[in-house]
Amino acid sequence: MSGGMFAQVNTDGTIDTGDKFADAKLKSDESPDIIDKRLEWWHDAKFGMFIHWGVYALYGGNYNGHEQARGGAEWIMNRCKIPVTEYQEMAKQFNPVNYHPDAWVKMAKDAGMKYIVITAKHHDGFALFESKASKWNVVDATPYGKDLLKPLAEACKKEGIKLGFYYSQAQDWNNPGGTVARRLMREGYPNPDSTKIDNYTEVHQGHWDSAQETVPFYKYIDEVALPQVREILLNYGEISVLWWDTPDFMTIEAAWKLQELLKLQPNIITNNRLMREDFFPGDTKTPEQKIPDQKELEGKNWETCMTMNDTWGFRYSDNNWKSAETLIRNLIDITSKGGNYLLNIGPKPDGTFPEESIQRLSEIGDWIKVNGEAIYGTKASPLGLFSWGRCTQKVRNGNTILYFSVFEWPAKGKLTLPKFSNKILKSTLLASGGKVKITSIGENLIAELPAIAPDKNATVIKVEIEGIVK
Ligand code: JFZ
Repeated sequence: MSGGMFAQVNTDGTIDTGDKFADAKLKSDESPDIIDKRLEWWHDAKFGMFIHWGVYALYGGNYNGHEQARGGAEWIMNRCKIPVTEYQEMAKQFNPVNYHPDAWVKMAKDAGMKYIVITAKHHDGFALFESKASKWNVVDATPYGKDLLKPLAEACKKEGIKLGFYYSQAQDWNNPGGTVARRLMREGYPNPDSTKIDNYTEVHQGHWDSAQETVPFYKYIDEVALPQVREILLNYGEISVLWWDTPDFMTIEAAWKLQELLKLQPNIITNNRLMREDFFPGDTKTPEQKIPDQKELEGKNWETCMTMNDTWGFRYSDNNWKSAETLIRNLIDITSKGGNYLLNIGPKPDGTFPEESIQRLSEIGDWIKVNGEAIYGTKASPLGLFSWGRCTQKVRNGNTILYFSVFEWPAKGKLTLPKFSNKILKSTLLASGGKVKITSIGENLIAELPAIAPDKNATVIKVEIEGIVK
């Protein structure tokens, strides 16, 4: 079958329609109620772990002594224009003998994360699972020789952590026929042949190696992407999330077929990166490396994905780690706006997490063990944003619990709360249960707090009030 019988997005962004699928894709047979129900656990969960792992971890952002000039280290093959055979040769060193998925899942769980999304296949096309559709997978191409996702799925199941797969559906730099988002040679390293290479990629839709173009895109979709997505949806038990990425050059035909496969996991949640979002919206929006302001995605299902340093895949030289305090406050900020936080780990080639990541996970876990009530199962702030911190809420039996997370502790322990007129039933410090006196002085509600912040990351004041905040 050729790609021509379905509508297609042209490279200039226009669309050839005029066939039934161009309209069909806009329809969903699901009612909003069913979608909400499916997303219930995900909304309550708030916090997940993203994992970017593959052959690129061996390079760790360095190619033959050249530090990759731009982008995440998982992009090294493209940015540095590593030839296909050479990159595949590297897989012969992929032997993560210290991979202990039980330990990974335990770290995620102890950090308060409720789900894990791992790169089953990133843009380098390397499958972390056993695959009949391509030899470019961990079982056939590495000395390790074992499926990496199987034991992870088992560990997740045992610990009650939901598992999702990231799958780069269009972009694939190793399986022939996959697409490439074109990058200039200088984004890798100053190669003396840059001009020649850039000219080549310009007329080859970003491809830099002729081995990448031996078959057409639709054949890659039919013979690699579709069978592999079937494999990951059928062989690992319940899969809760399918995280598509970089829809560049996707055809409606390919997107349609991939989306159909999701029926193999009826409760699966998908993001908006399968194809043009107006065609295939998916369930969730995916702001990347940024937290939207409150109005931007209000009422939508959204998840901010973010790195702890500046790379998704492991990079030796990246020491720009965010503090645990920043990460904790990001989680609170996101929750106060109704979103989820998918925080990334880039494991090392031996299968362990970077020490810096482990440290941060453990500090986040310390905070969340005490304050998780202010995060899980909450809804966005009914009081907007304010300068000293954030608010989340729960409505129970017609009454409301407000959780104020204080980032900037007030001088003299007197904190002015954002205005609400409901009667206050009870107010305490979440961590200690100690009473917090709130008095209304003129227009203002003033909470009387200890002089020094009990928790420098964020101290939560739990305020139970009558009715709901208007
Ligand atoms: C993609 C990947 O290319 C990257 O390697 C990583 O996996 C990340 C999570 O996703 O990068 C993107 C995708 C989308 C945007 C930016 C980077 N975007 O929409 O701005």
